[in-house]
Amino acid sequence: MSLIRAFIALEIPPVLQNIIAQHSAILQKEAPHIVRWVAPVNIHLTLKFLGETSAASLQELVHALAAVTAQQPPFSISVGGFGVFPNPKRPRVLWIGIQAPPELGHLSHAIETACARLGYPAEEKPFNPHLTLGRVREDADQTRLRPALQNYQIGQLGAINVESVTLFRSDLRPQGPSYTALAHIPLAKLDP
Ligand code: 2AM
Repeated sequence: MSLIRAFIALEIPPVLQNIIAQHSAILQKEAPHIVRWVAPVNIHLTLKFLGETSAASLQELVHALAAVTAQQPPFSISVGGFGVFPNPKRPRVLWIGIQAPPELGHLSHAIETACARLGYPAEEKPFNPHLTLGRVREDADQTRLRPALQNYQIGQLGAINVESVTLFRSDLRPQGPSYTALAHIPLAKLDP
């Protein structure tokens, strides 16, 4: 049986992708080979990483997700701020921040619960929403990276109007992952 590497995420509007691409390009000049940069078109807000799963399980999951998202009216998230995980002394992940209303936490929790019911392993870490800009290479010379990052600031960039969640397929390739939307699962319709 062939397996599909999959995850659930919120998509970023193209206008924000373009703005993020500009920041990514500036940072890349400072630390080109130290970081594996996420292609701006691939930047998303991950809600749940599913790993390798069968097509049949994914179909079941889409039904379960539809039941969850039907309970959640659309909401808006602000995007802005720049930071690193786990800490500035030893950055591993470079990210752009988000400022979200409680609805995002509720949606994440409901998706996590639905996934757990279908047997997907629970997330060990608390939900910490962010947009990953790049991942520092294991063998990176951190002394070159730290000064480039410590003074870099990103202000408010815009908003994501969340009207659906997306189930993505991820294909790992030598030149970087390729993400394909398998399903767009709409949030509840607002009353006209
Ligand atoms: P992140 O960028 O928010 O860290 C698709 O691979 C997405 O799933 C990644 O962008 C990553 O989100 C998230 N993810 C979470 N756990 C993962 C794992 N163990 N392996 C790969 N991706 C993971």
